[in-house]
Amino acid sequence: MKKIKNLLLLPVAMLIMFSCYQTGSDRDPDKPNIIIIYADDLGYGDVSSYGATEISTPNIDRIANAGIRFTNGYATSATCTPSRYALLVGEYPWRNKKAHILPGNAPLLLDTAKQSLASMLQEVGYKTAVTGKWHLGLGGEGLDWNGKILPGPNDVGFDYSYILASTNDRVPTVYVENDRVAGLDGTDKLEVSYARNFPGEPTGKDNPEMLKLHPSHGHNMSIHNGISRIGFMKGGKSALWIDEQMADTILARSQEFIIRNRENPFFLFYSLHQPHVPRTPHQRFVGLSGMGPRGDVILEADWCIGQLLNTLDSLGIADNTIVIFSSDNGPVLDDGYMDDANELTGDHKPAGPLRGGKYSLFEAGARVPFIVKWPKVIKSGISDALICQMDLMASLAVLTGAVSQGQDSRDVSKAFTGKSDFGRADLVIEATGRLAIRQGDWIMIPPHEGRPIVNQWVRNETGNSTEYQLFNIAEDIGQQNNLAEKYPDRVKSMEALLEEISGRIK
Ligand code: NG6
Ligand code: CA
Repeated sequence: MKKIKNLLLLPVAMLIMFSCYQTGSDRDPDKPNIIIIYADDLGYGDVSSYGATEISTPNIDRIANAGIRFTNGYATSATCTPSRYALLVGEYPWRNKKAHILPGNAPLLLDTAKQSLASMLQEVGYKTAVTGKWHLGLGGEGLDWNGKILPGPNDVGFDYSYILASTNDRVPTVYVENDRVAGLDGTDKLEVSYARNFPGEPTGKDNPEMLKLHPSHGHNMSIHNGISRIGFMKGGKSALWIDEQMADTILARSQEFIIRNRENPFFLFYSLHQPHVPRTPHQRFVGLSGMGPRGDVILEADWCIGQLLNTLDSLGIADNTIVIFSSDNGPVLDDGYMDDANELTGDHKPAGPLRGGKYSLFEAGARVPFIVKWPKVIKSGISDALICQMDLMASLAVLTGAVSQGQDSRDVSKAFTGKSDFGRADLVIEATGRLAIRQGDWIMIPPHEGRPIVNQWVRNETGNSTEYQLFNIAEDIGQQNNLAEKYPDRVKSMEALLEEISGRIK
């Protein structure tokens, strides 16, 4: 009797398998949801779970308390576009000559024929979305913003996208939903130029009386919402965002995506715009940090994260959702607007114990908060394993049954899940086109020409020196002790390793 029953069940099982195969959908309820929460310019020391005492980030700490907090987690780079490229493609950004900070009218940087983290997860049945900052280019050369914006995120693996066209300090100051500018009225054409202004349009340079937030350097071109930006634009009035509402707008789109997909595996790349300039907290957060706008927007971002976590809790899906929290590069205070970040930061140390910051080859450039939570599988803890955002692709492939084609992405899933203290053996670090290398506990920065400090506003150290620099960061986390003269053989072998990986020696 039992045998017959089993025989009868067999065709049913085959039918289910076949129908899954046919539709290409693999609605495995056991596949974990994946959310990457990606801050913009948030430093290693900006989060209370990483030791900040002057600011409190209870919601990021919620992730840390339930997950693994990595002390040696890196972006590939000390600026935005390259780090995002590496995260999404699983490839070192310096392999692509165009992977530098992009203007707002740059063509899509990602190759639509190449696998991305999002398309990799689509292949195993995930619904995918990106919300918030993109900064990876859109469309082709000479894009008309009034028509379909192709190719874009939806052509590299995202089923849904609701993004800032570029950055919050670059034109056009509009959201792009899937392949169109959201809310654009066809009778008021949106025009964008990075070469010249449109006749009669005010600029921050010529019309400072129109500004509520003044630039300190750069950012003196087209004005929108009392803030002048990088680049020129005209028209598209119905579509222009309100900076102070950006956090709520993007959060709402992110929550809607989660709710729509609560019953199937989903991947959300929730890409925050905070604390990048211009820092424009919603009124609810103004003055809360006592540190001015930079502190206030960190609290705003933390609140958004709390709301997103609450959404998972209320849907009952938090247990099998992997939440990864990190930042695209290290911190900066005055990055172009007079928001008193230098004056008001007080005793707070955005880089924590690390040296440098955004744009820097020193540790604070690319070493960032990096937390992974997955209640169903991961016990909470702290890990010193060396891991990089570029490794998400290969590691999430292992955890979801996908196949990663990211050429530099390493499977560090055992470190992610707390089963191993070992991540990768080495990592090339990039800052504004310059390279350095980490191997084990050692960092070697080859001689690089140029200024030791970015400029008079951005006071971060660049890492440039005429000398080789070698640091043992297990003993000297602040990189104060250059050991290059003491260990010339190590300098040589690390230079050889850098050349082997990158084909370059600096
Ligand atoms: C710089 C901008 C800076 C910021 C950065 C990109 C000036 C003077 N500085 O060129 O404000 O926009 O680019 O930041 O324009 S990132 O986090 O997106 O890489
Ligand atoms: Ca950034």
